[in-house]
Amino acid sequence: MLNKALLASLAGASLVAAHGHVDYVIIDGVKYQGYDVTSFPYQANPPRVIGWSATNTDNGFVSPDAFGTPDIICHRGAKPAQGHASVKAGSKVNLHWNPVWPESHQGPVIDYMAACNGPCETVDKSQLKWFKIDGAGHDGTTWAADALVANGNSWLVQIPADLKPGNYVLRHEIIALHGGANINGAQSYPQCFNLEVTGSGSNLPAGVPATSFYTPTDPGILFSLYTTPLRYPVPGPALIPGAVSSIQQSSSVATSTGTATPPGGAQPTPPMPTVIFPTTTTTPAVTVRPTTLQTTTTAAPPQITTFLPAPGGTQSKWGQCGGSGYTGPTACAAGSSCSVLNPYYAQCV
Ligand SMILES: [Cu+2]
Repeated sequence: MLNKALLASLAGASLVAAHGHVDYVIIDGVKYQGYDVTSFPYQANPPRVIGWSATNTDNGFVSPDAFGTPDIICHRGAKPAQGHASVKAGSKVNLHWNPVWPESHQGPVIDYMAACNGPCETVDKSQLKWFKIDGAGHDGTTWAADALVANGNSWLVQIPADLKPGNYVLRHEIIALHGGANINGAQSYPQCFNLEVTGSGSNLPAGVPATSFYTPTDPGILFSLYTTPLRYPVPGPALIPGAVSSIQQSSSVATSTGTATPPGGAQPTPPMPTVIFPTTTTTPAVTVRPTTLQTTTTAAPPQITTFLPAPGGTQSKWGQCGGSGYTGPTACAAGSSCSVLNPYYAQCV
């Protein structure tokens, strides 16, 4: 027999089923796809996007009891995005949520950045030190999350105008407080994006690890939406000086679509050549100049990284003999012939 409390909790379950993720970002009129956590994890080759991957396929959240764990950095099981978008310091970035943010999920909207000190695509997320560029809570009338919904389900955040150029992760977050009156009832929804900031600024604010942002009993985490008068302390570290943080929102219009830039360049990286080595050799399988190639007698793969062209302008067996950008010999040593493996690599086999 169902009692009232159980019915209430079932109703509650259906109300909280809709959560969300950022499905796209607009930067200076260019729209970039985010990481679709509801479909990409099931795809063999999801597209390269600027949004970090995560494992919250339920569109769910990070609970306060995990605020001290790596899940709070960029959501559950997050890994760096495999591309980035360029943004001028001082530009505004519009983050669009999908599906429509639930009305019940009121709370603050907070944005942080962290320098990657190298490509963000390979950054160790535990090393990121975050500074807060935006933290909107309740302005006496409106919750930031309500302003987000009213703003076409999107949030506009300004990249600091004096920020030093370089690679950064932008961490955008809604904290839903509908359950915040109870311990472990708040819900954090962090979303991360790789940005290459351009400009001539020199400011690199100090930051802190995301695992130190919040504790379950912070006044802005353990908080009842129904407090009167409502004075809400936005949790986490202080805003950096000069930060532009406002509940007054406006949206951005996309006039074109951009794709994520892979680390190190504007062009897609050619696939790595597949070099086929003999893996176990007890006698030399290739005829080459002595001393340049080591032929192993163990089962370990040979540690061969460079094939030197054989004398006379012919390539030794297993060496490269063609491909885009290749300038070495194209003739193969006796007993082998040049085989095109892909547009970037041909090999003497
Ligand atoms: Cu929810």
